[in-house]
Amino acid sequence: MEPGLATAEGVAARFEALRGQVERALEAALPPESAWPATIHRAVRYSLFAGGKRLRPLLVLAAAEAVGAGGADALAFACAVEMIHTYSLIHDDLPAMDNDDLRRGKPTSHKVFGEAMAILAGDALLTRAFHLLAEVDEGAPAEAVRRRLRALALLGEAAGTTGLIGGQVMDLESEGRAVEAADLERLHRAKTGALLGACVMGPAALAPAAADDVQRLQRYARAVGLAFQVVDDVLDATEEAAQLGKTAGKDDAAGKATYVRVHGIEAARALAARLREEALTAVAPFGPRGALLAALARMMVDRRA
Ligand code: GRG
Repeated sequence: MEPGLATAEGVAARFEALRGQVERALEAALPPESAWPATIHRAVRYSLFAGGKRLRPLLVLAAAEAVGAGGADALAFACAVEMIHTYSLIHDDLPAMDNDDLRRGKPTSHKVFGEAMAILAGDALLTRAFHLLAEVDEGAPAEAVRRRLRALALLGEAAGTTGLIGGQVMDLESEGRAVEAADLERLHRAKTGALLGACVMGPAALAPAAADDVQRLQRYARAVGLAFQVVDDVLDATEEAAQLGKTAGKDDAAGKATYVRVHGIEAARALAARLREEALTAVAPFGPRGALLAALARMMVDRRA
């Protein structure tokens, strides 16, 4: 194992370093606040740099390390995913959707910039994500361009109507209704799991990874994708807003379909722990190259925010 990853402090320092890379790349990927038209660039930056955990970019970089995907491609993919994630949060908070006042510990985009500008900030982030991935170096080998396109298509599918958007539709339609366990799993896998899955499978497309490694990553992605949302449901029911940086107890108040509502808190916690073990088993064969993925699976399940 890389010596730095043998201890919890070493892993934390490595994630800090990777987070720094992501921050700098995101900074460079967006026009400055002063660029015309300034309002939209202020709104985009307000949400993107509001203090998110950067879990998705870290997953991308961890998966890239496991399969040996190239640094610049993986970093661009990591930025694109974080932009799409932030767009989804801005739109999710709108009055027409979850109508939330607090996100990442700050007033939501529409509270600060108004609804129209918040919609546009989300649109701008979604657009910039695919724009960024389409920016390949002049003279890049055809094979490298093909791999990038494969990763881009995978991300488009995850963000689309059978992934993130589909899950959000199901979520809105399930409000105040009794939801079967199987439908709840489908909802969570689409709304949250699809984008997390793309974080793991994008680097596999960029590398490209061997068939065995693809299977390992798929198994890992399925496990952490569901585990993350199950834990989110538990935290919404058990933690305070100050801890979460967003309104707490909202799911229950809105009559949302959650694992806590359908299965109860203890069963939800037990499921998350089983999924964490499943994820760890899946990436064990990577050995030291999978150390960051393993650490992220633990962080995603054991987190408090
Ligand atoms: C509007 C198309 C559209 C989709 C919205 C992502 C989503 C779908 C809704 C967000 C509601 C929500 C709380 C989902 C739970 C999972 C989730 C995405 C939590 C937030 O992710 P974190 O904890 O947030 O990684 P940070 O702020 O740390 O990036």
